[in-house]
Formats: sequence, C-alpha cells, structure tokens
Amino acid sequence: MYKLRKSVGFKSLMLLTSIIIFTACNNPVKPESYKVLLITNNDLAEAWQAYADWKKSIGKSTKIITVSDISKDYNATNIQEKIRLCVRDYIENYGVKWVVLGGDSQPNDKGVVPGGHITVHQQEPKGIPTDIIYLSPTNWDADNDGIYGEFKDDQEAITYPDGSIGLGRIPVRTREDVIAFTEKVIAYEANYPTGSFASNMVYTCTDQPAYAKVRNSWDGYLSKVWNGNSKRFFSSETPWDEEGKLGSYELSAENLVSLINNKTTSKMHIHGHGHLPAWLLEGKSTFIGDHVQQLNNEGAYPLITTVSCNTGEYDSDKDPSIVEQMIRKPKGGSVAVVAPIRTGKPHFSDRNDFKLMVLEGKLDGTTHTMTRYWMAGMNDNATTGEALMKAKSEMIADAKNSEAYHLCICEINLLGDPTLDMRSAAPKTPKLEVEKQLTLGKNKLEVSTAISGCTVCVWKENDGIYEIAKADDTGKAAFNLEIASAGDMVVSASGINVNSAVTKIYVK
Ligand SMILES: [Ca+2]
Repeated sequence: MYKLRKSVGFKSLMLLTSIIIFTACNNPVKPESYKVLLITNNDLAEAWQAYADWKKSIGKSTKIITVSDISKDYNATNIQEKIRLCVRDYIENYGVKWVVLGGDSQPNDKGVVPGGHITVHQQEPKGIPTDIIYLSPTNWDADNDGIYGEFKDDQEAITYPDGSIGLGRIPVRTREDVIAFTEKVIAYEANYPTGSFASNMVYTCTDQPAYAKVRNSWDGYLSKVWNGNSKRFFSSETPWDEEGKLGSYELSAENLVSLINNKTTSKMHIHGHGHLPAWLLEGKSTFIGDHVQQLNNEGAYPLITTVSCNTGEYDSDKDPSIVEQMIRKPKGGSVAVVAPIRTGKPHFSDRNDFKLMVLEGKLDGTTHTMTRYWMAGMNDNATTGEALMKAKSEMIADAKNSEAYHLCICEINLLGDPTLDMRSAAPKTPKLEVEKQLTLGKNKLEVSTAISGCTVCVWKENDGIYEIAKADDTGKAAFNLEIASAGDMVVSASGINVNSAVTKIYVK
C-alpha cells in the first residue's frame, strides 16, 4: 500500500530522478528509511522533535507524522483504517521496526491519537479500542459489517502481531508531558544505573488465589532463562518482614513508594485488584495519584507489568489512569508499563484450568503474556515493544481456538516507549573516542567505543550523512565520509545493555 500521492507515475519519475542523481554524483542514492514511526497530532508534533532527534542520534531514525497528514494522505472511510494503511506503508516501504502512538486517546476518535478499531467480544460487549490492528496487514472486518475483530465472522481478516515490529502507546496529552517523558527516556538510555538495579525484580501480589501462579511465573519460567534476582512482596510474605512474623511488612502504598524511591528494583510485576485511578493493595491501602507525586526515582525508572483492572485504560474521559500517571510523572514513575485496557481477566481456554491456576499455579493468558514479555526481554534482548508483540505472537494458536485468548491478545497494551532495551544486565558505558575536528572533503573517521558489537552511528544532517555500523571485536568502527559543509557531526555508541554515549565533532 502506498501513499496516494505516490502513484505509479510519480514512482517512475522518482526512479528516473534517482538514476540521474546516481549517475551525476557516482554515489548510491539511499532510499528514505526509518526505524521508528511516531504518530501524533499537530499540537504535539514539534514537542516530539527532541525525542526523534535523540532516537536518530543513537541509530533509530524516527519519522514523525501527524494524524491530520495521515487523514489527507491515505484513502479509507475512517481514521483507524487510514492509520493502519500508513503504518503498513512505513513497515513495508521504509523499513520501520517500531511504531509509537505518541499520545493519549479519548472516546469517539478524539484525543491525540485515536485508539485502534473497536473490537467486540463476549466479555467486552461494549468493545475495546485495539491498537494492535494498526500493525495488521488485514483489516479485521472479513464480513465487512463495520464491526471489527468478531471472533467467528472476522477470523479470516484478523492478523495478530508476529513479533517482528514493536508497538507502544505513550499516553501523553500536553507538550509538557512530551518534554518530561523525553527527558526520562534519555536518562533511561544514557544514564541507566550501573549497579545491581538492572538485575532486581519484584513481584507484588495481594490476591491470595493468584499467589501460586505469580510464584510460578518466576520459578517455572523467568528464572529458567534469566540470571536476575527476584523478591516476593506479597500480603502474606515479604523479604522485609520481622523475624517470625510472616507478612508483617505491609504491601501498602507507602511501602510501594519507598520501594520505587530507593532505586533498587528495575522490574516489577504488580498483581492484584485495581481500578482506573488506583492499585488496590493490602488492607484498604490504595496507590493513587498522590503517591505518584511522591515518587522521586529520577534516573532509575522501573519497567512494570500489571494485571490490575482498568489501570491501563488510556481511552477514558476520566484521565489520567494510574498507569498514565506513572508514565507522565516528570523525573519519576516509569517509562513503560504493560497493562490491560479494561478488566485484567485471567483467561483460560478450559474451565478446569481456573482450579489448576489456584492450586498449581497454571498460568492464565494474561499472566502468561506478561511472563513471556519479561522472557523475551531478558532472554532474547527484545525491546519493550517487541517483547510484548512477541509474547502475543506466541499466543496466536490459542487465540484462533479460544475467544478468551482472542480478547487477551487485544486488551493488553504497552503504555510507554516500545524501543527501549529492557536491560537484562547492568549496562556498560562506552569510552567514546573520535577526532575532535574534521575537514571538508574525504575523511576516514575511526570511532573507538571499547565495547565490542555495539552500534555506532554517525550523523551530519546538512550533508545527508547517516551511517550505522557495528563495532568490531576491539570496539572500533570506521567510516569513509565525504563531508560537504562545515558544522557539527553527531557520533554515538549504543546497544543492548549499553548506556548510550553521544558526542559531537566539529567540521571546519
Ligand atoms: Ca465484522
């Protein structure tokens, strides 16, 4: 699918122009390509530029496109379908690997970026906006009745994520939100704590029937593939209990604030009841917006998964949800939370499985999705958005056979940045060494990073220079550059478990 204005005739003309340019400069003309597509509205587009520049500087070239431009450039009867066509265009023709929905949504296609098509389900008869449809090559309405994602009638047009493209929605509303979030992302990617923070995970659980499966998520799954440490912060037991008094340390909002503020835990799974503005904790303690305001975990932002009902409801008129507050909080909270948009149901394909869940810890669809998310990040080095889509892709067979699992794939979202390395270990910091100055004309630029295999990126906007290379075994990468104008050149080193380092070279 192509943009309308790129008709076949236009494309032929482009090809001809490319050949002429190619012949004239004897330099291959690279097709436009991007790693990240960020969709937002006109009000926020400018504020997102700093985020796009940061991503580009570390090798993830980012295209910002507005909903109103999409509405003009793509031909369909509704905005969701136009956004889907745009996303497919950028995946198929521009090399996009991550899709960021850069804003909150509200009912009836309002808000910064409208939610994906409303899909209807037996357990969600009012329907839920389903962002994963934006990645789909098919339109989720096989019988063409305007009702999307019907388990039986639309099955032929339903394509679930295959894990190759990362998706996330950053539910911001204002320019200030965008600026604060960008600052957190840069801190996460460039100044992530280098001590034991990366390897510590805490499971919280206040729901007795869920204890067994939450234990099993770690004991039977994640601990098998990741060499990190976990602690159980349950109503019934915590590592901080007084001797001989199991459960004496309360899983309260105040203690959860302390846990986050002491900057020791980089990964959290929050299991238990909740509603849009709150996590319900032990006794009558509720973690609400006041507690988010007490968070001062600057620079140590945990990744979070939560099953708690409606905490990830990004499309409500009642705003913000507790997860949205965690994302929007300046210098605190989180940069990516996996959460259900409505009730976080324990999905099973067989009724007897509920008993097995309580007694033996059999994972339901929701807990399994979140467990797989962590496994994909810790074991396969998937980014946040890739990891969730990979978790969903591993449930496709279940979803084709079970209406409950179909809903499970649709209702769990990544709220936050989908491009983030999940930090399975404490990051190394590159020792970035380059020449301080270059001159016009042909240059061979050598970049030393001291980290083998990391990503080295060289970018000079004015001359159209944008090169990415992998550092060799000695942590070095070399580039042959033809520099046409004076000004700054940006050089960076980044990668899996690497704190991004960025420097500038002045060309005179
Ligand atoms: Ca239909």
